Amino acid sequence: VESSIPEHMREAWKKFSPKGFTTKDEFESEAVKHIETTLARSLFNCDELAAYSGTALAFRDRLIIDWNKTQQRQSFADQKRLYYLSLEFLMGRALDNAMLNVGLKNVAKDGLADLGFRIEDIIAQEHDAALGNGGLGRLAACFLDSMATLNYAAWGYGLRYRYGIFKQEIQDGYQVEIPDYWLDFNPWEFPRHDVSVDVQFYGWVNKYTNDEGKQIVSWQDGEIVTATAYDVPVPGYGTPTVNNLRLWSSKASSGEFDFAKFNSGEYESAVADEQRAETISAVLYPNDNLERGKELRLKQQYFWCAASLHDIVRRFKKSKRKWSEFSDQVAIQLNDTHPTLAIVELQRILVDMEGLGWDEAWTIVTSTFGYTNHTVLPEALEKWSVPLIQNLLPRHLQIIYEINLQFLQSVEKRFPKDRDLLGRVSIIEESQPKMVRMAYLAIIGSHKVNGVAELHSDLIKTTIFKDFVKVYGPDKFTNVTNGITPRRWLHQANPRLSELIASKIGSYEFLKDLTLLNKLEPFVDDKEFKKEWAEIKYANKVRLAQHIQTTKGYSVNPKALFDIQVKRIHEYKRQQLNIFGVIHRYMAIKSMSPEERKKLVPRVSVFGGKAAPGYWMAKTIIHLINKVGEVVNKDPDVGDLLKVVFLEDYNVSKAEIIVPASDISEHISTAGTEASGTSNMKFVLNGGMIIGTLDGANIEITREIGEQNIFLFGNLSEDVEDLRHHHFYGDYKVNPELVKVFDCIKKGTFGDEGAFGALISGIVEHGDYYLVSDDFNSYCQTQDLIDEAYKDQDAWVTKSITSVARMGFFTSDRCINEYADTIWNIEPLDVAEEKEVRART
Ligand code: Z15
Repeated sequence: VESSIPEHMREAWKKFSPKGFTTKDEFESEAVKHIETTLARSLFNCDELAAYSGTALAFRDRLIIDWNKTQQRQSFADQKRLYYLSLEFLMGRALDNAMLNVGLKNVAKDGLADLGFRIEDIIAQEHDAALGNGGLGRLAACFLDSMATLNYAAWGYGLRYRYGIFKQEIQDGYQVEIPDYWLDFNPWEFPRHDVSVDVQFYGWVNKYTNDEGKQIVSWQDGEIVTATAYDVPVPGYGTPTVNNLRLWSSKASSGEFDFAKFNSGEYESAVADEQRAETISAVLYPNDNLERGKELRLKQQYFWCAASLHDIVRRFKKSKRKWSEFSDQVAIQLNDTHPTLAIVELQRILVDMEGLGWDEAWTIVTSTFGYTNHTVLPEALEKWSVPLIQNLLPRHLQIIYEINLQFLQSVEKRFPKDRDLLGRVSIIEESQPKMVRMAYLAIIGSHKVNGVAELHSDLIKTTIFKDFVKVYGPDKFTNVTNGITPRRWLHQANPRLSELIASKIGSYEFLKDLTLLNKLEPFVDDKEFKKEWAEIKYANKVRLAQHIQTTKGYSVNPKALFDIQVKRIHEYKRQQLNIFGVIHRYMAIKSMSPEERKKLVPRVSVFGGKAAPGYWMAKTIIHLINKVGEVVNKDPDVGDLLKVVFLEDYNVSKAEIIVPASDISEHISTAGTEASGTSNMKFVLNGGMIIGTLDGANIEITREIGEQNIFLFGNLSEDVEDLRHHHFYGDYKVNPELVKVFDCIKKGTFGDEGAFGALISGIVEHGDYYLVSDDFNSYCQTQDLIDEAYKDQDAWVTKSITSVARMGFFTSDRCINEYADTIWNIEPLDVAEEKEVRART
């Protein structure tokens, strides 16, 4: 391509193409230029927001240079690429991350100081990119970070929601949802109006034989919506690689938008058509681990899958390769079942549009896709009703039926005597109405299926997918334990700890090879080091205490034990167990003599997390936490011994303040319900201890850091089924200590007792599905052990350092390398040359 451009033109481009700043003065010059020209502001009206904007634009320019080069390099290298399809990318803020990744945060800090600003205040101006609910969306963001850092040619594909996850306020103890309109000023996205795909809905299928006797299938008379690409640069740490996250935005197609209507004065209905199209990418569904079967959600899924697949196929076709080479060039990973229609869409493209035979196409499809399962909770497993799909995507329904037919025929051949098996593995559930089981379709259309932690990957093989293990054998199913990026969750969130670690092990290399943390172990008895370690934790607690002071208006003692549970509010995550434990502690304090109270370890119980707007029980839990806080926090008998804090609007940027400040964090799901959990990793990496059940990645964390460094409690996953059975059919009694807690609530200690009735009756009368009562004793006893352990600060710090030293396994870099080796079959691009060029200039 390059040689087709005349020499003199190339020279001119080279001469003037921007190089990007490296010094403080250059940074200031770029930032001021943007403030005065791009933003049309001046020294006299440059507030912090303008300073943020100028800084962001200066760094954005730098990223774009590397981004363009990366994309050219990847096209030129012509290697296989990975496409990560996710309906959620919970990115958080970009500026701090960009500054650290290009190694110029200190330059910016000094430059901003010259201009009269503190860098922390400037960073805090940025609105979180909150295009996700919780763990699944944040995992996707960590994966993008690792893929760029490791120089993989990898793209993310998602939706550009106009509204991200709602903002949460607490009013009178209740959650109130505020819309999160975040696109007012977003310097991190680039509209690509030249990159668009027309996506079809509804219509009908016409099958006929053409003049050459060939079967033609055409899907016609549908409604067309246009997908426009918005690209977001994803920089790697300490590497010239900047990958691409492509988000699709919906608008009425220009062919569709009805000018005839407009001209004849039917403005309202013309505008209504336009709005209907824009609604598709308007809002993120705020459910975590729950599917509700709404048509608009299905529209979102197809819109995004179709746009992404056509984009990928278009790129492949430019290479002029044979179709049989498709899966040598393309790997697609499905983040949960949300993008399962991509399987059907690729089959449709190959068969209906490109004219391949069914079998040839299906071989390509199945060697292209991989599917990651993130949950075993039945209410989260996607099913779409057949009539709904029939209406919205008539051709896709036919293809799904054909996939199912062929699959069932192959099963029947191999297991001719097992009629029941066919019904159990069928993609179609024979209910009223019939339902399409998306997980089954995802399994059948993929070459690998993985769970996200060892226990979880075992569970899917023995429970929800066990029939498929029988059909395909065990090798189709594998485990890739989740990980987190140490760049954001250690270096960015906890710069002092990162610096201390670097000073001990000699460099910041551990940020790229987290196993190097094990070099800390020899220092566990180093007095000076331990002192600094403890000081950093304390400083982080002081910072959180300040945050609590400014947002809640009261003070907490940073010397107290900080006990933190922040995550989506869900019954299976058992925030109710935590708050019942807090009430139990409160009652104990009330019944003590002043002398006894003196021996107690003061504690601050911090909660945070959003409830899905329609999840009534989760909202009740939030309400109870807030009401308990109101009573406990002003009780003079209690004072500093116990404070209960509900932090509003938990999100990625708040997590960066909260996570480094914990002494103990809670990961207390009913065993077998939390697929992995990833905040558990974040907390331990920041020197916090864990109280947890033997669930998800807690099990592997325990194996790595050692049983003496974690506080485990509760029943095991293998016993859950029997316990539940016993609740219904045995002589089941609620734990007596828990009954006292319930009596305390029922007395009205925390206000209107009726408000919490359902929470109590769920346990006392309706079978205690999440085994709160069964685990209550063990939980409280373990909390007492924690108090004891915390009194020995020296031993506590030893545990803390030892744990961090053994956390190397939980980096998302390891995780991405495993996906690359065992599922995607891709290798990193060589950027050595690029690095050298850069070092020379
Ligand atoms: C979600 O956040 C997770 C699973 C889901 O199926 C959905 Cl819809 C949302 C979470 C898991 O609950 C959590 O255990 C896991 O760590 C995370 O995905 C990433 O794998």
